[in-house]
Amino acid sequence: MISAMKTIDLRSDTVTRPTPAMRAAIAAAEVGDDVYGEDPTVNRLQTLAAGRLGLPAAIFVPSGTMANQAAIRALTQPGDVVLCGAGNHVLRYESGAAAALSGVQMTVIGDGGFFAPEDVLAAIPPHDHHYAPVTAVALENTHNASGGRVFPFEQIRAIVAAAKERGLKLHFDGARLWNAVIASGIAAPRWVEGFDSVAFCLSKGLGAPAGSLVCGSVELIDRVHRIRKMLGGGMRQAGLLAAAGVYALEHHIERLRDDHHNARRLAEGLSALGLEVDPPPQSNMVLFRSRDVGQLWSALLNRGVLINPVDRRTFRAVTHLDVTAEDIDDVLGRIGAALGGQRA
Ligand code: TLP
Repeated sequence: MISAMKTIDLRSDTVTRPTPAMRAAIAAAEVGDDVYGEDPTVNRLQTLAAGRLGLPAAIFVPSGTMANQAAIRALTQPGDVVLCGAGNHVLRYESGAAAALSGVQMTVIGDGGFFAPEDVLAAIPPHDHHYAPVTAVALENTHNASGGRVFPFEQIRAIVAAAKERGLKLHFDGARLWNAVIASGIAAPRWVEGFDSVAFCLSKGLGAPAGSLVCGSVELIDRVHRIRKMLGGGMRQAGLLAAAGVYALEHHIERLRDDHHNARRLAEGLSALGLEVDPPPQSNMVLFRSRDVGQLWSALLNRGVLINPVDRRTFRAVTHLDVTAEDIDDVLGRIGAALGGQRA
């Protein structure tokens, strides 16, 4: 009975598989050696990505982690302090890379992943060589650890102004930038205006099998290009992957709306089952609590539902390209059955 059941995977939007149309685009891709700069599809993707953000240049890298870390490395010197929000991927989930690869310290400011210009200014030490200099600010939008929340737009504008005034560099981890664009109705170039580097992922909600972009000025992207080489991220006939990225940018942005709709549908259903959903979803993630995460996790696994816990009380469910509205109803039925006797 269980084996006939479709597995529904809500662990992350990274689990999507390329659609038939994306596979056709991959198969048809013109390729060359990108280390020589000769892959026409990579070049096309980079031009397209930069254009979509209204920035002069972009570079294709294998992962979001490399995108963030190459950007941090390009913006800082060892011993610098980079300010970031609580739970930011660049600090919490990148295996200590900022310390190991860039030699920087990261200081968390603000609350719940977001912060205000005052938090940035308050974290800047006096000019005294006892203190490590704060030289950069990194923010994440949408913010993963807080359940895909959208960083308030006006707050970002004020942070950019304050940081610029103090000569700080700015990095935007936009792994899910397009979710923020769809959720807010604010165009990407407006979100990223004034940032020195912007990273976004093709392999999350956009549904490509791999790849991220770093976007910024020509000088910044040239520095990132060298760092990408150092990190072993120079790929050869990468046009196969870039073709998926071009396809994703051209066809999979508007449909993120469906994922956001499905997240809201899931949240409503979970609440109706007596589970605490917090915060209300703003994009494609739902955080919900359970008294016994371990027990519910294995009961769900037995019913073909994959959802990851993020701490001892909280699950994170992520909607994506491979999950339909019917799947959400199906998941809710299975969660209801899994809860059975045990209450939320
Ligand atoms: N996030 C993954 C996990 O690593 C947690 C996920 O399932 O959400 N920035 C942000 C905001 C991210 O959420 C992620 C991946 C990355 C960067 C890194 O991207 P990859 O996995 O391509 O290195």
